[in-house]
Amino acid sequence: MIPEQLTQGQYDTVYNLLSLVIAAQLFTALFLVAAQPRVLPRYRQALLVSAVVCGIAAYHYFRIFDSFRDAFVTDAVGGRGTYTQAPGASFNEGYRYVDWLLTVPLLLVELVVVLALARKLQASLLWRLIPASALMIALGYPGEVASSDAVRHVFGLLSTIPFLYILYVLFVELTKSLDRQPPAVRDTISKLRILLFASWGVYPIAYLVPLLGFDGADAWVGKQAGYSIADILAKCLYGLLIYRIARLKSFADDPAFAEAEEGTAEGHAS
Ligand code: RET
Repeated sequence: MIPEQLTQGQYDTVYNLLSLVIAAQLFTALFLVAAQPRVLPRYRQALLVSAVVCGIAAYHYFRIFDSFRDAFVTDAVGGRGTYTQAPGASFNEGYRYVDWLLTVPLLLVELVVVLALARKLQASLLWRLIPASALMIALGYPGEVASSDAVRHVFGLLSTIPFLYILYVLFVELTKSLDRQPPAVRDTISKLRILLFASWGVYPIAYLVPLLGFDGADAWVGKQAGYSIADILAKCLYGLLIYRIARLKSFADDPAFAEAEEGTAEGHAS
């Protein structure tokens, strides 16, 4: 439930976090586009998809930011006051869900592309993962906007079923793929696996915060903070790790590419 009132501290916390997420998404997207020539052509699509994910998120965070500013107002002078819900406007929790509906499948595509698995395996993985991710998000939304705790519990639990299925498929496949990767890349893929589980795990925890008995406004702020930080980890940091994997794989696949890069580095040094 959206709180009736926010203290100045609560308002500032959400405001500043939303601003941080916009900056992180926007500039990670720019970096990933600019970094294209630094990897072999076969890995460029993964970087591009990652940049698109961050770009879509930046767009949604602009909308979330505006919605937040419209939804809460104060008449205190000098910005030290209490914020109340504005008449005629309300904070739209739906932007996050439409964002995830687009970005979660793309994050999965990114992963499958960068691992450069066999075509058939790629297709079979995506056929299982993408419908499951859409189901997870579609089932989470009614719980997110429900005014009753019971409904939040029920949809939260239903959404957890496809969530656990996705984690299971990814865990099994990522573990299998590790043996087939060049040694230099294995370590980074293990890190990616940890990041994926740690960051995706934050979303259901943030969803649960309002059910854990915190005061209404604190719980809501905690939830916004959880989703915002998780979005930085699951999109930006994840994109940067994908870039690292793509670069290490480029070196491993083509020694000439590595040498050409060294040449450039020397060129710059002299
Ligand atoms: C919900 C509802 C409660 C139960 C579960 C959820 C999981 C959400 C997840 C979202 C991941 C989003 C990502 C976005 C990045 O772009 C819907 C909160 C399990 C896992 C990775």
